[in-house]
Amino acid sequence: MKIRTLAFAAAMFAAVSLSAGPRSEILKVYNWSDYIEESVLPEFEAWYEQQTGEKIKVIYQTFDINETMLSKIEKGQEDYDVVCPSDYILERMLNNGLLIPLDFASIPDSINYIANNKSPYMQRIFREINPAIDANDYSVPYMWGTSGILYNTKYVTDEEASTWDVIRNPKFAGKILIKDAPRDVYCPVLIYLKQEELKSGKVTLAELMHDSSDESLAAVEAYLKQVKDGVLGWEADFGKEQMTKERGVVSLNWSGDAVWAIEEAAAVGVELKYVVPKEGSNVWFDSWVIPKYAKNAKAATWFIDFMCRPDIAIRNMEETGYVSANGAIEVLESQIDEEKPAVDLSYFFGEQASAVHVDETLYPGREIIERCALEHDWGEDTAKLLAMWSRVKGANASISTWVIFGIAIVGLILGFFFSKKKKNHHRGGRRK
Ligand code: N2P
Repeated sequence: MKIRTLAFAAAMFAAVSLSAGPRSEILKVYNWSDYIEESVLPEFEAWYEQQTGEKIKVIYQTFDINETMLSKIEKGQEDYDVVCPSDYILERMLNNGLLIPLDFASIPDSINYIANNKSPYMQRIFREINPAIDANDYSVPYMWGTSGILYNTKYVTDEEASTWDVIRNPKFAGKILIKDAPRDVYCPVLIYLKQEELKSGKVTLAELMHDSSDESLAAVEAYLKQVKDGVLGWEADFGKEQMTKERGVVSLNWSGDAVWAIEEAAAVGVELKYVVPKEGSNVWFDSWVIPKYAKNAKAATWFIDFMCRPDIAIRNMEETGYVSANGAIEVLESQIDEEKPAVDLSYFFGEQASAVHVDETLYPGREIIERCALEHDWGEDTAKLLAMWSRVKGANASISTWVIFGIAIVGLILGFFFSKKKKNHHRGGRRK
């Protein structure tokens, strides 16, 4: 999000907070940036009043990474009514008792879009998050996708982009963008480093997603330190634009940002493509939840329902590039493009979707999904990951910085040495 947009959002937030009515007429939504068609917010306000006879004003705020949102809820205990964590953060929130169950039954059947549009795939995945607590009772999936490589076909071949190691390829140094999302970078790099163990069956993808061992953290850290010198930027949302402007040519990114960038780039004659590298990747989803500090669970539940209305889901998809987790067939139909090859999406929409012509960057086919796994909460070990991340990004200056630093130090030493020599010479002269 641009600074001006942020400043505007902050000013709007302050103005709306001051002028808003009682808390029961306010709904505080905290979502990822660039993750909604904002015109649906006033539409929700009107729909809510029409359905319930009650007024509501949405206060909408955004975050760039999960960890920022989580810390506001965990440490700040902020009273957001609806937030949108990713899988492993949802798991953490569930484990730590930070969520309240959703009262779906309070929505009349005829407009219960949550109940009517569930994808069996999403429901199964949600059940697996924590076998002791069914995440389906606490959350409703919003968008989902994969992590992969977005690349510019003018500079990068399909072959080069087919492996995660493209982010370390010296050919693209200075033109590589990496998501500033520690877990979404750690997992692909670990999958790359452990590809032989994966192939031989010594370890499974699912097991790797739980691997927070010191040994694996150290291996990923060493790898990322090699990547770092070629990195143009660690980004949460500006990478897609850098790719359309050809400032970057390789980007470790999410599929939704990739869809957005591919379309924008095509409009200016730049060809970008997206691939889930052959070694495997993570599949992720973000879902709506109501934190336990929420003050308006009722409006939050209606808001989540509204987001599941197929026409609203489609508009959010079209605006953001991300794919809705909505299982309604009309959502899939809105994305059909006969020019695309047929993709097997039966795992998501049932047998009727075993060969649909859609963009595979949006909806990954079965063979892609089979080489992807879900990230999991690491509990206390998360701190080790964040420490490693800041060592990679922050504490260790790039080689060029060290070279400049080294030259400056040598210059200082030489300067000091020569000035001393000169003084001695003068002194000697005077002494003579
Ligand atoms: C969009 C954020 C997408 C979140 N800016 C991917 N988990």
